[in-house]
Amino acid sequence: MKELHETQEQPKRVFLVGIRDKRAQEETLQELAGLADTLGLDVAAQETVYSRERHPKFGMGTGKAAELAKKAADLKAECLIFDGELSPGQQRNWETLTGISAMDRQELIIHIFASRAKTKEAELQVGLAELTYALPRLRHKYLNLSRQRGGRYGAKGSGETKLETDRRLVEKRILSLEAELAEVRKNREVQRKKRERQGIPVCALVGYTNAGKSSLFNALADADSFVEDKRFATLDTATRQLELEKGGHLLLIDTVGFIRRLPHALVDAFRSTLEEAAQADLLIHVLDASDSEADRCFETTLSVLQELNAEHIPMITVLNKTDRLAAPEELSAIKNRYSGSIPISAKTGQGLEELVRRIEEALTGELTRFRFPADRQDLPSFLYRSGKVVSERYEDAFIEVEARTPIEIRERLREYVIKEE
Ligand SMILES: Nc1nc2c(ncn2[C@@H]2O[C@H](COP(=O)(O)OP(=O)(O)O)[C@@H](O)[C@H]2O)c(=O)[nH]1
Ligand SMILES: [Mg+2]
Repeated sequence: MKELHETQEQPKRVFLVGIRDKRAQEETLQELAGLADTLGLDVAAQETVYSRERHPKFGMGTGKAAELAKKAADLKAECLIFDGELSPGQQRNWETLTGISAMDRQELIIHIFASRAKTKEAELQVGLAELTYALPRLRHKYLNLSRQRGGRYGAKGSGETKLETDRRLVEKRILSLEAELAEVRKNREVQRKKRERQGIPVCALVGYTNAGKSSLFNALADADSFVEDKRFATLDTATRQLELEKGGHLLLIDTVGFIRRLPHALVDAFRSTLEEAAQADLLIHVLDASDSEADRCFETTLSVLQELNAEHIPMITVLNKTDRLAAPEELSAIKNRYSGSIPISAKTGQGLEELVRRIEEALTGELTRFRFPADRQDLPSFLYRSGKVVSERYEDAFIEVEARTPIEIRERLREYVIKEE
């Protein structure tokens, strides 16, 4: 499913369409545009259509649909993206009318999740969402978009028999993905342990889409105080390995983030994309300070983190986009609501130094003295990788190491701590 996003078959120029039943109700398609942007699509235009009646064929009157089809052609758009839900039939009608592909919000989100699925579990989970979505749409081009499956599933002109075969194939594939998923879940603990042994602290950016996570991710990776470790150039685009000033490394992870009105069918897939964040040593919760719904976003993010058993992870809250706050009272009001938060602007770079300092502080922590049994050579080496070793002393029966370590790591080695700063 990944190849879907990496081939030229990926639609580039897109035309966003919203269908509303009355004015004043979510006028803009800003969020949908943000989602399209997340996938690297080029939004050629957007239009909201108001329609009170039910129009089963296109979701709007045929005259209006023809008008939009012409506009899409003039714009040379390669794909129509609808803000709401399209029935399989409507999707097909739009594709027949325009000759380009049509997708709804749910399909767009599936593509985003698929492009970001990093763990095996996330890949399977998204694959499952993808097939479940495709099952009633086998005649639609959806699966044709994927080179690998194009020939196998939605081949054009397929008769009823072919469709039946296809359906059975997809159903079979869903069952096998489910079985594989159960197996992967059993091994999840093992994977986590493996990462812990590598010992590099992980810092994940969480928050709603459009809050500015990716902008902050890039700004932090470019910040003077952090040095990007080029040896790890092979990491994917949403992960950077950075060096801390005080020594040691840090893995910075960007996440897809929370999506407003997430289609119910995608909840599991969404959670799986957060799996990595749920195992981080530090969370940076990015809030859009200029968003009137910031408080609600904050609460929702917290409650999902809680469900993922991630509420114990230390968290730094940043109030982003402060450059958009015109009046100083606005800033002080939101700062008061989030005590300990850091106002920043990923755009202007304001507040980033303070944030970097706080991240370092949270990860490198205080100086701690550990005493390990002499036969546990692995533990000092672990400290070398994850923190900054200040001194070490080898005795017959034990090894004493003094190191600056992230809080998480110190907690993990709690039984060996003999002195904290
Ligand atoms: N004015 C302003 N805009 C920002 C700031 N940070 C991000 N943005 C804009 O907000 C939008 C969403 O940012 P993005 O980093 O993609 O958000 P993400 O979905 O959380 O990754 C983009 O158009 C950014 O240019 C900021 O500090 N100030
Ligand atoms: Mg992003």
